[in-house]
Amino acid sequence: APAEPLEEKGQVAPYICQRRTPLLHHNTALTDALETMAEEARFCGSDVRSLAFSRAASVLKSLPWRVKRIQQLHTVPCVGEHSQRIIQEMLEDGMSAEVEQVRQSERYRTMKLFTKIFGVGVKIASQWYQRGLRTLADLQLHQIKLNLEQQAGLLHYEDLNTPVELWEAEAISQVVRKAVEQISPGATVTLTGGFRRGKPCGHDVDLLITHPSEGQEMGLLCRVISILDSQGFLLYHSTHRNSLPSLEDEELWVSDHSSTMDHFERCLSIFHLGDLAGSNQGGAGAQKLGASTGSGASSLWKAVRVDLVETPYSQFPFALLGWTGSRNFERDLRRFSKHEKKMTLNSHGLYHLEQKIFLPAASEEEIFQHLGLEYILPEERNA
Ligand code: DCP
Ligand code: MG
Repeated sequence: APAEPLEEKGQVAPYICQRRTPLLHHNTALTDALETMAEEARFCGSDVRSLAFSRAASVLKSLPWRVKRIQQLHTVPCVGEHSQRIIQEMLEDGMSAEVEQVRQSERYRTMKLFTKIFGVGVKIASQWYQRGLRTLADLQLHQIKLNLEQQAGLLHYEDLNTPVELWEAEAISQVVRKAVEQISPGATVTLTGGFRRGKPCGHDVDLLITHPSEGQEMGLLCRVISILDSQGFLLYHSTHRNSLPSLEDEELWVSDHSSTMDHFERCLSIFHLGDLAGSNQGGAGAQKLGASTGSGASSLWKAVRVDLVETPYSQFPFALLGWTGSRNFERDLRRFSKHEKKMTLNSHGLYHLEQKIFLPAASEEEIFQHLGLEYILPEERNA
């Protein structure tokens, strides 16, 4: 029999940001099961439990070998008792009865259905479930009040839950780039989020807008939105005018929310991506074929969620690092910074809490250097 892979005996680092986590890995069946458990825990409001399953899934994604026996995990961090039980079931029976039970449960299925509406989180979905609602039609039947975001989410439910492909993300980036260049030559648009990590598809398109002359980016997002809107590209948009606070204000860096804060101007939008069938009829302004709610298979256009963020150039590397994800990777980067380095990291900067100084950076590589971490490529951040 072939010897056990050497890697198996190697140490697995405890923080996600110390590990390389590729998109394609060797333990997909196990991580799918654990992620279902993490999602179920989140639906129950048990964030701690959810995080534990999520961390276990993340560590399995980073292993360069396939787990065949539970004993192989004894030296691997972050795999708790409950996760081990699930893994053992999977290894022995090829499936886990507990996970299957979750997947088939009415609560899990309903929560999944509702939280897939843009603008609906666990809290609201949970309230609806408790009121006895089970289908999207029930929302109308019970005359549930929806805000504008949720109304748009419901209207475009099918499209918004159809994966966005890379070429679609690139087409949208190009449309935004054109609008940006029209207003402010030299300004840049960067595709980030899952696509930057090499994912072939995603649930939305995350774009960062900046300008190499500091200050030139101010007001850019607002004007871009108005151009895109006038061109008929926006089905929905809402801008969060977060006035950028002074980063010199120490409170920002010591508060509980300091590491999750994101004060950039940000626009949540739904794009009208036209001409999917290569037809030139009407372009962006084309009417959707088929039913007026949702989208028929014959549609020539598609609704796509797009997040636009405006950032000052000096903060761009931090914003890029913060928006590239994955969420698990980000969470551990911040945890590592705080607990191992006494620093606060967020999408605006890096602050040393004891020396009370900012650590500027011109690239993501420099941020990793400040933290004493080996550089991890975006493609290796798929935790
Ligand atoms: N992010 C953040 N703060 C927010 C929103 C997002 O720090 N308020 C970060 C974490 C995410 C990244 O930005 O990893 C992009 O968010 P998405 O939800 O779009 O996640 P992904 O792009 O990784 O996934 P998907 O491919 O499903 O879009
Ligand atoms: Mg995304």
